[in-house]
Amino acid sequence: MTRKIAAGNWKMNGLRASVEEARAIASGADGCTVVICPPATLLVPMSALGVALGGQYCHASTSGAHTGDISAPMLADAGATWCITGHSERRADHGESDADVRAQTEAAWSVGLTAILCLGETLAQREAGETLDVLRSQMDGSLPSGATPDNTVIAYEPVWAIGTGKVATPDQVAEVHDALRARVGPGFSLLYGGSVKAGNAADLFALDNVDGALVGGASLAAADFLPIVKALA
Ligand code: G2H
Repeated sequence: MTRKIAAGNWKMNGLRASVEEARAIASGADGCTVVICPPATLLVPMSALGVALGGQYCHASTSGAHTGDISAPMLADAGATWCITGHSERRADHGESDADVRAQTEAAWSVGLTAILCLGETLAQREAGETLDVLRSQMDGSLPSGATPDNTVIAYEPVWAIGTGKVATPDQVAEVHDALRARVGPGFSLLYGGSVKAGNAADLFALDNVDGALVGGASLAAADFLPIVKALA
């Protein structure tokens, strides 16, 4: 039995006033696992809301001279129980390699955080017919061998669908998720991410190997996110 998970990736959005929005999400979160990954500054203010919290990234080291970074123990100490690793915005903006993502995922596990490990192809890679090869290579390089359904969730996020309003078609998502399922086996939750909204969530969740979503823009407001949660529950 795979866990049904609706995870909100708030990215670099949210001030302390946004805690009230998270409270509204928490109060309506029902029937599936709901995770909010706010900016790290909001983990402590959100820690009493009764909703699972996640970091958006963690450094591979537990502490040290890494200005501006955050470690997995810090996230756990602030109330997180989950952590996104390998998001394409981190891979692109911060040059994170598969090896970095693998080490970060292991760091997340080391303090009991469940990793939401992100994978996805660019538009050029899709148009070149390389999608499944790219994902296979990202899995080989970034998924540590100790992955289990308890410590890891896989999120397929085609880069060309992120924040663009262009959601992958159900056929495109099914092809990738079926391949991921064949690779990891039963039990692992497989999330889709990339312009998920209330209007397209039900069609995505109807697919056999889609166990939830990693939602960006539509997770910032309860009015947008809760209908997605409801479509999954
Ligand atoms: C993909 C997703 C959340 P959005 O990055 O991880 O964002 O739903 O805004 O495309």
